[in-house]
Amino acid sequence: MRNPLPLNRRRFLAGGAALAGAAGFALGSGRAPAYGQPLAAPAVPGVFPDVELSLVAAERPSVLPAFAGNELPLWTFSPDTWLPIVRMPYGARLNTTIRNDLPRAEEHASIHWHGIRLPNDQDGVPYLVQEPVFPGDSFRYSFVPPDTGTFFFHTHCNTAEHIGRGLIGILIVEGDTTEPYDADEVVLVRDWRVDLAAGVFLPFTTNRGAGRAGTYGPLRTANGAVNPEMVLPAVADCRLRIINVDPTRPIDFGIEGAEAAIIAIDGLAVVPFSLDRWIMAPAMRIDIVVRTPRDGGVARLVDFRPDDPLAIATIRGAGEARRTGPFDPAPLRAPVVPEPDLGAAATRTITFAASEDGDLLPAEDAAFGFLGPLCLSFNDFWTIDATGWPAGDHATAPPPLAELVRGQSYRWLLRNTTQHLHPIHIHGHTFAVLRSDKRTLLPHHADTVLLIEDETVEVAFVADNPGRWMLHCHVAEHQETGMMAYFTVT
Ligand SMILES: [Cu+2]
Repeated sequence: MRNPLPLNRRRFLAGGAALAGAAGFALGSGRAPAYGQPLAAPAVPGVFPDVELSLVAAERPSVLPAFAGNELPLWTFSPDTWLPIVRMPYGARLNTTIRNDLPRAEEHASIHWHGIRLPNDQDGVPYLVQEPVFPGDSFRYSFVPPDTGTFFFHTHCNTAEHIGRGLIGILIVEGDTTEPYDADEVVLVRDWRVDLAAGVFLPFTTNRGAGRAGTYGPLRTANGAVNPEMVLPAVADCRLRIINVDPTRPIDFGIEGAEAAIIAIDGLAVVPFSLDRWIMAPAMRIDIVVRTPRDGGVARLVDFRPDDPLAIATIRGAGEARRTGPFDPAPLRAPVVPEPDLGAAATRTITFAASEDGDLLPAEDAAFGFLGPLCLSFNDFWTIDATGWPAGDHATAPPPLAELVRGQSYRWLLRNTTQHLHPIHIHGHTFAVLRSDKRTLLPHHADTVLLIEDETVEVAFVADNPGRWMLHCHVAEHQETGMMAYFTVT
């Protein structure tokens, strides 16, 4: 197997050194940043009227461009678009009403706002922080997002099927720019589990996939189309918000035919550094700035992970050149995230492993179907610290993985003992990704961190948000077959 993460070491060190200066990480590398401009001062939230958002989760048969004329029974949040993109100003309150009109009895649908450091009762995890929202019921969320950036939202039960059917939305909190870019576009990368010849969805989950790398979709898309052409201003600095919301598949993201820089990871600004390759597992986002080709020229967004690299989308420059001079993309404004006190932090290793059942590796391709009342299948293939979610019966929540003290710093060594990739997501907190025992990592802030095979990654954060918070793999089938836990902050 090829190296899953062919990092450009020089560039990563450069980016890391730049962030060290900006955000206070200790790196020990004095190399210069890839570009000239450091992060700007943090954004100041403005005073804006509330943003009202009405979502209705329902089945809506749809023909996306990728579906070759087939109409498929998508589940979506809006009658107006299969992919709601909510843009709101920094400082505004977001009021959301979700009504559940899903067509299946007992199929509940609360909303998790991925990456938003919000009050615990807004986090959308059924049973843990709120009652499930059953068909016919509604629920109202109201919070002020504390960070600018690129986020998304989804339900938090039966996730492989819900996301598999399309139930996803994008939340963009604006106000992080220091000067205007020439465009600002979302590139949502995901597969679809469809058999286009038959015009039907394939099973969203399989035992075989759940016990291994996950069940991949054969139809690969960006913004609902196969390798769409995005027409952008020519020779311009265009912001692209790259979001991997696939339930399963990691991509090794890069660009061919244009210069580009990463300006944010998981929505949070980093000092701009050259985009070479960036591995993005499910739920991970990067914001990039691309210097687009001249009028008529093309560049390609590429997944380098397959043996034959795959074009995700094509960029075509159009019109008069907007920029002159060398590429030196404007930085975003620095995030405001509490910095952990590493000297005082309590340190703990948390181990992500295959269970004894997982070691047996089921061979059948069958769907695992029904999820119990705590939103899991009755298969337990994966564990966190030797415990699969849930411990014991499926009717009550297990004890917390950890009980944290509010305001205390924590340093967690996230250890993957398996031969599969696990993007680990922590709710309610943004953490610092400090180092890996296998790769040269750019220190950065994140809400989801990838663990590659046999890798340990060190993260640290301040437990400043009281409540009960999930910690889980964002490969939906792994989450749903054991690789999930929660911790408390009191
Ligand atoms: Cu996983």
